[in-house]
Amino acid sequence: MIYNAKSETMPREELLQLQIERLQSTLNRVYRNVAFYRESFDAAKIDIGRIRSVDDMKRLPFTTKEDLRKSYPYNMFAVPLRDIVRIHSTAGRTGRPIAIGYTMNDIHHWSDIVARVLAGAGVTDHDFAQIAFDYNMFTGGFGLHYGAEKLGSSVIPSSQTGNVRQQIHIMKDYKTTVLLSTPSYAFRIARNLREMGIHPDELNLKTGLFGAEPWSEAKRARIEEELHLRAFSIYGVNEMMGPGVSGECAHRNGLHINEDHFIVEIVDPVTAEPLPRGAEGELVITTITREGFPLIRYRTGDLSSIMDGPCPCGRTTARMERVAARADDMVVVNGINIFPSRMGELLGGATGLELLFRIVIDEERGEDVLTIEVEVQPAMFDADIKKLKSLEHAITTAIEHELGLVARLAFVEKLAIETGADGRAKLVVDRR
Ligand code: DLL
Repeated sequence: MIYNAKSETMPREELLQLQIERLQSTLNRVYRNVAFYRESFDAAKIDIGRIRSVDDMKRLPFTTKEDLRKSYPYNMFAVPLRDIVRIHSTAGRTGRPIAIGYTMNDIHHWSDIVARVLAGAGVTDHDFAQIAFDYNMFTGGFGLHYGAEKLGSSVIPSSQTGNVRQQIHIMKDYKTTVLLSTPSYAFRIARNLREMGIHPDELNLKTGLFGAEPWSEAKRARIEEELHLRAFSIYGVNEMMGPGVSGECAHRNGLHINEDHFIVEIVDPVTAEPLPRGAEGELVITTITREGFPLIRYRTGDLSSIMDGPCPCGRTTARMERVAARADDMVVVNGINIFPSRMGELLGGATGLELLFRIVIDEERGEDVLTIEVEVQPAMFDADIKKLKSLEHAITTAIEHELGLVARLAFVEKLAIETGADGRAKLVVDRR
């Protein structure tokens, strides 16, 4: 179902016109009300009156996470604090957090775009939607909650709790039809179901909406198999309100972007030069309806590409390719860009196994040397040397074919993977 047909099926020319009008009023508002933007536009000698097309936007300076941290807590807010009705924040595992403010209009818009994304995945007012995202300063729980309520679903705010069995009891007792969570939490639910001896058919799940972290097609297939539901990706970023930026429709060929609220661009992650539509690069988003916390050309750090052209679902909005990697995870080896998440997919594809691995880069005589350390789990190989050899061959050949790089393989008994300051596993060790 298309929740907001007027916005989601608007003819392209009309949408572009609406975007530019909304952009102009946003630029006026931030120039008037946010010192950061006034100073950065003045420094770049930008006359906002002359930004008359989406193409002109390329002249505007970017906004980065660091800019938002420096403005903590309220310096980026574009309205008086009495007009703010909600504050969320990013966790701030590294450095200062970021505070995100919403006016009542922002909350209405946010609920509307989340309702669209849910409806796009087939959720209706007949559904029982269990929201297993945190309800706290993070935007996941509350954002999805308001959207699901607006759609008319029966919302079960179970939150992401450590007590997964309790989550499953709720799911069973209330006959939950839609699960919303991170993909990794969906795996935890699946594992606990197995341990509890509950067959997924004993549940009523039919749809899952997953997001807040990158996940692969292979993971999608496994979640669908283990939970007996159809899985959809929902994308969002706290600084961009939260969930609701984009989501998959029934065709699951890219995520429809709510372009009447966000203008998306793709830039080269290294040089920040704009890239043509269709090329892969870093996703840059400008908000065009937000009152509390408008952001101009915000660098998300996510790698994606934009797909134009009609979708059989009838929506006219552009779609973004699934985010498979983050720009800041990229390492360059002998001039070739490598992303740990892509490497994981490549290894999985080549071997059919879910391997624990680490990418190690050394320098020998001016050349970069790539080594993939793979943990050998005894159950996988029965210490059979022939099996290890064929595994090594499969991996190095796949890397050579896909990336054009010669890689060494090192089997290790136990991989001690460290956690970075941001709380994520450090899958790259760069010794150059
Ligand atoms: O994760 C907001 C959200 C909540 C999205 C619930 C979806 C559902 P942050 O904590 O700021 O906000 O994390 C945003 O997570 O830059 C991506 O790297 C990643 N991400 C979010 N959704 C997806 C997705 C929320 N569907 C960061 N696929 C983003 C891949 C995703 N990555």
